[in-house]
Amino acid sequence: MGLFETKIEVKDVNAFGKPKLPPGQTPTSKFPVLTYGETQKIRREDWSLAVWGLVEEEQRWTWDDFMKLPQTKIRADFHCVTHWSRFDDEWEGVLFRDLIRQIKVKPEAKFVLQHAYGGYTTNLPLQWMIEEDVILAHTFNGEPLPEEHGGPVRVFTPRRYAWKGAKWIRGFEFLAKDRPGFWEMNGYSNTADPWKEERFW
Ligand SMILES: Nc1nc2c(c(=O)[nH]1)N[C@H]1C(S)=C(S)[C@@H](COP(=O)(O)O)O[C@H]1N2
Ligand SMILES: [Mo]
Repeated sequence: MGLFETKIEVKDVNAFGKPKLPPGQTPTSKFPVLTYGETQKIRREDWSLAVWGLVEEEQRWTWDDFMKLPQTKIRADFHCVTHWSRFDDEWEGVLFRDLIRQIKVKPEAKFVLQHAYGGYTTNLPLQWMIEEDVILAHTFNGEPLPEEHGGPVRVFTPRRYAWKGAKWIRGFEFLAKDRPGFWEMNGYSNTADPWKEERFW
């Protein structure tokens, strides 16, 4: 893996046509843990996922229910606002766009606030959540997602900086108006596009 660090060249292009290495990022084969506060320790049997807000009906999935939803593997790069990127990991789980096929979102819903166990939140437009391969991942490179990286289930946003994905996800709130999440209230960009270096406001 050490040599891998030299393999990413600026001219390389990623799966959606953007430079593999976004501006201001440095490749790494490490996977640092960045958590504000404590690692949440949630057993699979205690975990559940809920949707509320602008939905026709609130709904909840247990681990077993969740594992019956369509499962997808994506290979993608991880970009942290603190200037490191890691490449070509395999993330397995449920795409957000497949999850919301299971529910009826009200037409006025335009934004989604992710809520994590422990209180972390982060926000994105509903359209981006659907279009940008946002995944609720439980498996990372073929192994259960480690607790410190958000297991049993985290959100991963391959087209945004990583703070846009809540580790230990517990629910999605559907909103008509945007509502800033934890880091968005504390100085981080609302839109978080790594190719535009949208880091802070
Ligand atoms: N629940 C929760 N999710 C979170 C965070 C957090 O503190 N709590 N930190 C975010 C930030 S700032 C980053 S960079 C990534 C880090 O993910 P990692 O620890 O797996 O590298 O998780 C994001 N999701
Ligand atoms: Mo971060």
